This record gives sequence, C-alpha cells and structure tokens, in this order.
Amino acid sequence: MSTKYPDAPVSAFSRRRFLQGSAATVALGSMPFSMSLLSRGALAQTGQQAILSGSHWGAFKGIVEDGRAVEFKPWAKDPHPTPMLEGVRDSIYSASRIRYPMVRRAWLEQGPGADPDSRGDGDFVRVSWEEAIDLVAKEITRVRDTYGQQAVYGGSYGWKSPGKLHNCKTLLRRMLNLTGGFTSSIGDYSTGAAQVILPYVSGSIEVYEQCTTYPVLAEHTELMVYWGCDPRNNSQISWQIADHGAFEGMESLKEAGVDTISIDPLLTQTCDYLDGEWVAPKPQTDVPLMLGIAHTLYSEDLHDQDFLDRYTSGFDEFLPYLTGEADGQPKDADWAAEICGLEADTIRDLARRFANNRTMLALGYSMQRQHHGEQSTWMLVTLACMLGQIGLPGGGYGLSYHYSSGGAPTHESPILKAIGDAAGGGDGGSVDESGSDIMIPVARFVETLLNPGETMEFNGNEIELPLVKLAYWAGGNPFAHHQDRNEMLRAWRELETFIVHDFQWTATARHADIVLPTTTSYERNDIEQLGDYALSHVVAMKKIVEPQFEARSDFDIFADIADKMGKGYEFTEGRSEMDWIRGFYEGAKIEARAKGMEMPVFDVFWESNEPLGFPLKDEQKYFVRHEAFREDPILNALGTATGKFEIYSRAIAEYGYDDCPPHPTWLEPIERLDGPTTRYPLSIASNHPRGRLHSQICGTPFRETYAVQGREPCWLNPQDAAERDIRDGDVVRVFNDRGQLLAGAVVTEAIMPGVIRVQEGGWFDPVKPSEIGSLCSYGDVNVLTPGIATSKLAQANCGQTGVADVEKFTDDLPEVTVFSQPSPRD
Ligand code: PGD
Ligand code: PGD
Ligand code: 6MO
Repeated sequence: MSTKYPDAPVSAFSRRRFLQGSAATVALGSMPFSMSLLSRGALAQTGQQAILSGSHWGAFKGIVEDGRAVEFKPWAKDPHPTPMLEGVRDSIYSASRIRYPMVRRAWLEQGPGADPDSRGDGDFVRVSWEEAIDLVAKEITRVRDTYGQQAVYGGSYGWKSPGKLHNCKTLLRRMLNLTGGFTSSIGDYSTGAAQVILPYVSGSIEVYEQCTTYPVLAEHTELMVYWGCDPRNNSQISWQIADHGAFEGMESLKEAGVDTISIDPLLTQTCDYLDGEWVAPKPQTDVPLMLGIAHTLYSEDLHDQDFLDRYTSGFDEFLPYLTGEADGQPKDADWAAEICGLEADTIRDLARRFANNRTMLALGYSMQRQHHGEQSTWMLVTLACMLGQIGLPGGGYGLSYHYSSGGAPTHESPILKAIGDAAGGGDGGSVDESGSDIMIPVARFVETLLNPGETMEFNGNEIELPLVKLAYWAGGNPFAHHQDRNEMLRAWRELETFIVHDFQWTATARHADIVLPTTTSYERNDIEQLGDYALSHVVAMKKIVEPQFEARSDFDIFADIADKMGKGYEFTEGRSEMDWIRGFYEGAKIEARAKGMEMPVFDVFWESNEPLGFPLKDEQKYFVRHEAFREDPILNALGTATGKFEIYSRAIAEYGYDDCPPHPTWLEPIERLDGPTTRYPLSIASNHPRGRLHSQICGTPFRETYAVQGREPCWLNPQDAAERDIRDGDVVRVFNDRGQLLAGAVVTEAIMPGVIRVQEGGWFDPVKPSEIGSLCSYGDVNVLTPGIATSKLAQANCGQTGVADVEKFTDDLPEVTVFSQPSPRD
C-alpha cells in the first residue's frame, strides 16, 4: 500500500471499526509590533526578508532572498498549518505559469468563433498587452451590439484568492456592469441544493453560518456524528484566510473523550484522528438510512414529540410516509438496510444511541451534491427535530463543521469593507431592458449554451435561458469544476469567444480564445480577515515578490479594459491599490471604534508585519446555534413561512415538482451503487483533495507528493482490485458512458468495497483535444460525472453522483502534458 503524504490512506485503519457488515488571540493593545520589526531586522542581516501575507491555506511569512520567495513559513500562531503551503509558494514559479497575453491562432487570424474544435490544442499566438486589451474591449462591444447584452456571460463561478480588493470575480462584474449588461449566475457548486432548500426548512441558508462552537461541544456533546463530513481534510483551507480553528476544536473533543461516529464510504482523517467508529453505507443512500433511523425513533417512542409540537410544522404530513401508511412501505430499518447495505441492527443501534446521548449531527456537503441532493439535508434536519436537541448545548445539527473551520468561536471584530461590483451604478448592470436580472443557476451554464430560448424551472420561478456568445472567466476553473466534460466541450462550440484570466495554464485557460496572465496574490498588495467564522485578525497581504513575466493584477487589467470603453475613472474611482486598501482598513477602524475598540493607524498596522488580533467574548465563545429560537420560538421565530422548522413545505407543494416533493423523500438517483438501472459496478467518490484546493496547486511540484505514476490517484478496495487484477501503483483506466481517464491505483482498506475515489480538481488533459470523448491522461474525474441538475428546485450540480468501472491500463502510456506550457499538438 502507498504510504506517501498527503494522499496516503489514513494510517491506523482497523477492521474492528468497520461496521458495514491555539489560535490564541492577540488582544488589542498587546500587539508585538516591536518584536516583529526586530525579527525582520535579524533576518535582514542574513539577506532575507520575511513578509506577512495570507492565503486560503493560512497566514504566513514569505521568506524572500534576492527577490525570490524561497519559503512560505506558516504564521507562528497557526494552530495547524497545512503542508500545502509549500505548493502555494511553488505556484509563483511553476512550469504552468501563464507568462504573456495569448490568443488562439484560429480566433486571431480568422475571427471569433473560428474552428472551435481547435480549442485546447495549444496553438496560441503571443500578443502585446495593448493589443490584448484592445481585442477584449472590441469583442465585448461587438457581441453586445450583435446579440444583446445578455450574450456576454460574466457569471465566472469559482474560487479565486482572498483579499478585499483583488477579488477577480467582483472586478469582472464591476467592469461588465460599468460598460453595459451581462448574464450573471446565482448559487454555487458547493452547496447549491442545500442553500436553496434550507430557507424553506429552517429559514436561512445555514450552510455558511456559525455552528454551535467547539468549547460547547467539548463540554456537553456525548456523541459527535460526522456524516459525510471530514473536517481534518476540508478545514485545511478557508474562503478567506484559513485560521485552522477546527483543528483546535477537534483536539478539544479528543481530550474530552467525546464518542465519535463517522458515516462515510471512506475512512476519513477525522474518524481516524478521533478514533471513531466507521459506519460505511453505500454512497447516495443516506436518505434511506436517515429514514430507517427516524422510523426506529418513532416506533420505539424515542422521538421528542414535545419538540416536534412546539418547534416544527408538518410532521403529521410526513409521518404517513415514514410509517408506510401513505404508500404501503414502512421506511423501517429493514427497508433501509436493503438499500444502504448496512445491517438493520446497526441502523436501530444508531437511532438508540442518537436518542440516548447528547448528539451533534455534523453534515458535510457532498451528499447534497448528488441527484435529489436537497433531500439529504432536509431529512437530516428532520432527524434532528425528532431527536429534539436543537438549541441545546452540544446537541442538534451543524452544517459547517467541515468548512472554513465552522465551530471556531467568532471574535469581536469589525468587518472589512471590500470593492463592489458597481451593480446598478453603470450603464446596464446585470439587467435586461425591462429592468429584471438576467441570472442563470450557476451549474446550468452548459444547458444554457445548448438550449437558448428554452424555459427552465427554478425554485418556484421560470427562467428563459439567454443566448450566450461570449463567456468571460476570471477566478474559477470550469474545465475542472463542471460535470460531464464531454458534454461541456460540445456546448463550448456554441461560444464565439471565451476569455480567461488566470496565472496558470489550467485546462480552462487552454480552452480559451484570449488568455490574460494575472499575478498571484503574492505579487500584489491586499488586505483580508483571518477565519471565515473566527474573524480573529485582520491580515496585511503584502506583496512578496514582483510580478513574474508579464503578469498584471486583475484590477489593472479590468481598469484598462474599462478605460478603453470610456469607464476607466468609474472603475478605479481615481484610487490606487494602496488607496483602496487603506480605505477598507479605515472603514473597519470606524466600526471598531463604535464597538469600543481602538485600532492602530493604518501605517503602523501595515508596517507591523503581524496580523492584528481582536478579542473573544464569552458569549461568542460559548455560542449555541438556535438557542434563542428554542428559548422563545415566537419572539425569535425562524425565517420560514410558519416561523418553525418545516418538515412539510406548502410552498414546495405548490411548485408541484416531481423531483422535489413537499417533505423529505427517498428518490432513486439516476445511478448509484447497486441501483435498479445502474450500468456500472463502482460508485465514484469525487472528494475534495487532500493535497489541493480543487485544481489549485495541481500544476506545482507538490503534486508529486500524491500522484501515482504522474497521474491522479484512484483509491479502490483490495476486493475490487483483486477482481480486476489491479495492484497498488498500477495505472488504471476509469470509464463509463460519459468518458474515460487514466489514474494511478491506490489499493486500500480505507475505502469500502464497491466505491472508488478520484478527487475532484485533477487537471483535464485530453490525449486528443479536438476529439470529444478522448482519454484524459491525468485524471479529471468530471469526465465521468453527470451534468444533470439535483432537481427543478435548486438546479444544482451532481458532482458526487456517478458510477464507473476500472481496468488495468496496458497500452502505451500517453504523456501527461497539461502541466507545461501549451504547444500545438499533432
Ligand atoms: P479552483 O481550482 O479553486 O476550482 O471549482 P473552482 O473553479 O472554484 O479554481 C480557481 C481558479 O482561480 C484557479 O484556476 C486559480 O488559479 C484561479 N485564481 C486564483 N486566484 C486568482 C486571481 O487572483 N485571479 C484570477 N484571474 N484567477 C485566480 C470548485 C468547485 O468544484 C467547487 S467549490 C465545488 S464544491 C465542486 N466540487 C466538486 C465535487 O465534489 N465533485 C465533482 N465531481 N466536481 C466538483 N466541482 C466543484
Ligand atoms: P467532500 O470531500 O466532497 O467535502 O466539503 P464536502 O463535505 O462536500 O466530501 C466529504 C465526505 O463525504 C468525504 O469523506 C466523502 O467520502 C463523503 N461522501 C461522499 N459521498 C457520500 C455519500 O453518499 N454519503 C456519505 N455519508 N458520505 C459521502 C466540501 C468543501 O470543502 C468545499 S464546498 C470546498 S469549496 C472546499 N474544498 C476543499 C478542497 O478542495 N480541498 C481541501 N483540502 N479542503 C477543502 N475544503 C472545502
Ligand atoms: Mo465548494
């Protein structure tokens, strides 16, 4: 078995557990300014500089020698730095760096839309910045004039880098808003189904809101259930600068001896760390499992009827479905066991233990990124309602324990302002002539390209899909994040122009017509907060090195494009990079003063080279989600129609969607392990990677810490490997009707039989780029996943749905070419 970090299977796997069969706050006023200046002085003697900055991976000091970043040293107070920081530094110098503005040859020589099949074949022509800016401005104008403003798509979904100024997606929308309208997107790929269903169920989106904090869990929780939830993996990163507070939180659970169960087809790092019990249901069958638990609670009178009466509505409408009175099928443990592959006794045992302990149900996002993904989130909340512990210390449910260190206590800090997208302030905004928003559900862009003019149902509304001819991406990597890559390639042919800003030659950049090289965060100045929930510090994100090659910041690029279109001043407001940063800080300083805190003047903060810390109040340290609602459900009513948790939704009933009934329901997905009509034997878990943030830093040498024969790893159980004569380290072909990829086998007991794991975010590297269905030689899992929507309610992505088969690859191994500079293929 492979033992490499960080993709090696968790260490202490034990069959016994397989049940299938201090980010100490720097208080205001005690900031070590003088110390940090001293240490910089000491470094200066060695010819080095240590420069503070921050990233999705945490705060760090960039060690610079002769103008080159030689190391990113984690901030001394980071409680659990991620080894990925090494790859983050490498992203500045990687071989996949985009060096110059480039234009696809056919587009440049023959005009927009020419030879769309040659996208991805690497035949680019270098142009000057002046020419590039001119081409972009003229092309946006041409498309708007020819087809209307909706033909420009600026939804540009995806991650980016933190920072309140250099937010490339906001800057793109700012430029497009100021110069005329565009089609935008709504929702995201992370929680697309949950964030739409939850407002009906609990009255807010919840997925990005604070959970009951760890100090409360450590004191009160008796049973912590991680359900498709692996914070030790997923909290390595954050949307803002990662604080890694979840690691301290998990440490406190371990010290307190809290019992842990992990319900997951994989033995997670969290389960391993907490020495938890591993319960492995078949993927995509959590709704039957939850129903089986709910049925046991009800039939054994373990449910909390008082809670249901006082704090919920619609249980009576759900009950006939649960008991089988409505359809003749009781959703009992025996029924559930048949579907999810666990023993019925295991299911009954889970129900009893949930009810007899102070239990926290921590749900990850993966299972709402599945066909009918709305149902699992809804059913989990229903289960928590039946247990009746919501709003009690250490009980109930939490939806962000795995994400950006949810559960790490929130500090008393001001909110930093950020640059805006100028919506409503420009010539068009993302509105059409009638004044209504043009927005498509974010995961439905391919469908939009293929079906302009058609009507789509979405969350109780009907949307007419716009005709789109130009797509503009700055931040995000759609040729990694979107599903069904081959259908996507077909749809892309409808575009006349595809413009991409990035700093690395991702598959997206390779499939673009115009590619503009941007700086990494480490080549510009910015400012950001530490921790999405903790909000414990403000961090100066200082420029560490000069821009490489001809890279420019998105801010400067968009300012020039706006200027070409007569809106340069409106874009920059006449302010420089440092003017904006200083302005955000000054805004926070005013807010802090109103809260009784004094922040240092900007120059002192900037020069200190240390994050600026804020205090933690007791009431925030010991925060209990939904406590106020529990105390007084009338005064603190939830934002739902009834003010209570809705187990039955009248609004959803009125929509009449066949794929989203008005109470949580088990609906067969299009395919799953052992599903009734499923054609392939293995379920694909496309988990979020251990050694990357999605596709980011895949293009750096850090990849070598997990790649197998230079390819993305494919985990499989020894049983499945033996049946196929596959050994650890072999190159395998993973395939289904939608596509095929090569990967390197990691044979491990840490994954249940019948399931394989190919992490999302591997760079798409088609052996024959112009051929749809071509073999991906590195291992982009989204050549295999379906592009369908979760349901008409959310229209979200189903990246965690999919089945395939695996075989040993014995042909000549094609080269992996995606990590070097593009060049024309034969
Ligand atoms: P990233 O690799 O983070 O993936 O998909 P997303 O597109 O967000 O892409 C960010 C890109 O922005 C990178 O190419 C990076 O270089 C670039 N970038 C970073 N900083 C800057 C900058 O300052 N300027 C510019 N111009 N570019 C910058 C993630 C998405 O994938 C998400 S969030 C989820 S949750 C989904 N998960 C799954 C899944 O579980 N399973 C499957 N099969 N598919 C998924 N796709 C989704
Ligand atoms: P995943 O890795 O997709 O993470 O957070 P999310 O919770 O969606 O899946 C979590 C767990 O669910 C995995 O252990 C997986 O085996 C399990 N699982 C998959 N299918 C099923 C199922 O059907 N049933 C059950 N019970 N379990 C299942 C994603 C979150 O992570 C998001 S949205 C983003 S944008 C961030 N991305 C990254 C990242 O790319 N890399 C790292 N290291 N960390 C991240 N954190 C964030
Ligand atoms: Mo996400």
